[in-house]
Amino acid sequence: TSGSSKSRGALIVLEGLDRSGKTSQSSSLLKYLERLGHSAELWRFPDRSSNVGQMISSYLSNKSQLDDHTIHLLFSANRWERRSLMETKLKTGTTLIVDRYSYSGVAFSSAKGFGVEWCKAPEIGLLAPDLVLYLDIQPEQAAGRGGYGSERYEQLEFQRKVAQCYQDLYDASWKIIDACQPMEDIEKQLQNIVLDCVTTCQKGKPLSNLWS
Ligand code: FDM
Repeated sequence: TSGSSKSRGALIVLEGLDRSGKTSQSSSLLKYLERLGHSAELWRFPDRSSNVGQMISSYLSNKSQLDDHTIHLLFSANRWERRSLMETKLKTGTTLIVDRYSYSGVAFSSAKGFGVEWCKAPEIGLLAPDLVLYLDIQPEQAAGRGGYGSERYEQLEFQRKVAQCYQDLYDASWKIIDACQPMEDIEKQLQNIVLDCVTTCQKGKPLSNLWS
């Protein structure tokens, strides 16, 4: 029941191409859950605050070069270094809204030509999300929104490959949201899906690990 100290939080992941609206929708979801009185936090990967995160950040802003395998494993390590805190938060009842997770890891690296199985391997044993929300937008439309910055992956040609790789990762459990609807419509859809998931987790759905 709500308010029970034993009920756990939900692990909710937002995925999508750059400029799909993940970041705005994540903050909007956080406010929504807080308004309802839920304990919730907004997380994002890469988490640039750690030492590993700073290496990733410097790579993304083209200030350093790294071998493609190496950066893939750093992204994964950046999730591993948060795994135990993530589990503690969830078990003590905090819902986590996470802007990008292992699916970004696999989609962006397999877009470079790595095999999906190789990309997934270092993610095995991380916590599995209770919900994956995919903000669906065509790469051309995302590019048309402007604001592709100067970061390494923010190029139409590469985003097209990433879109394809995301499609190869979808399964029936993902909620695919049309990211080109008016913002308020997207918000409403996400709120309903998320509330449902939070309730299911409160009722005792067990936590599980990737990659299943
Ligand atoms: N990215 C993100 C990856 O390549 N692998 C990962 O595991 C993650 C989490 O990093 F282009 C890419 C996706 C994006 C870039 O993401 C930084 P943000 O959301 O723009 O910070």
